[in-house]
Amino acid sequence: MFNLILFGPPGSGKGTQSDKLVARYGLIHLSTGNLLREEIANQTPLGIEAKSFMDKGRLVPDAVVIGMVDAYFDKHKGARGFLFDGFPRTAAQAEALDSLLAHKNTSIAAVLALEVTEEELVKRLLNRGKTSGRSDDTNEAVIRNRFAVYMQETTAVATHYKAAGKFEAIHGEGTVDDIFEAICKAIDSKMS
Ligand code: B4P
Repeated sequence: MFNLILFGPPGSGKGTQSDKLVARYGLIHLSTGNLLREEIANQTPLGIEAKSFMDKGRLVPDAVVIGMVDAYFDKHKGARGFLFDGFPRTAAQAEALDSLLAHKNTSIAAVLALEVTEEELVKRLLNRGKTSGRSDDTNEAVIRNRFAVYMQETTAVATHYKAAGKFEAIHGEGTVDDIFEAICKAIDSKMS
């Protein structure tokens, strides 16, 4: 199996690039953001709980997210690999992922981190908010809170995978296609 984490702050292009990457490499796309939005759309108890956190720009509790990821693994038993998008977002989630993968006798091959300045991120998210209908993209204070949460809780994930020698930064500004090529180059060098 080849398992990849696409990492970066809110709006750095993880979702955009993931769609192209799964098409090229045949990996299963696991976006916790998409899974949570599906639960919200279906008005499940999990979705109703998650919405109250997401609307404030906060993270959904670890136990909820990890349980959801575990269930997703069970649905994709024959996968040749996973692309993790927006997960893990806390040190506890990173540890849970490592042990879920260890049970499958596999591990994370690489963590590719999209680097984008905060001003560019705010611009992209407010712009997406005009058409996405996402309540966490329309209010600048909520967007800034998402960055604060990223600094407080999610940078620990980078530290975790840097210590394991698996972390690589990718310049995340420029055209979607140029960034895609830079990511593919990094993946191809890990696969060979
Ligand atoms: P996510 O759904 O993961 O998404 P995101 O961080 O908002 O955006 P992403 O980086 O995927 O950006 P995109 O490609 O769309 O998270 C949403 C919320 O869910 C979190 O705040 C949290 O509350 C909750 N959540 C999710 N996972 C969780 C977890 N594991 N634990 C706890 N809570 C969790 O790009 C953004 C915009 O930029 C788009 O409009 C795109 O068109 C544009 N764009 C992309 N690339 C561009 C480029 N190169 N140039 C210009 N614009 C570009």
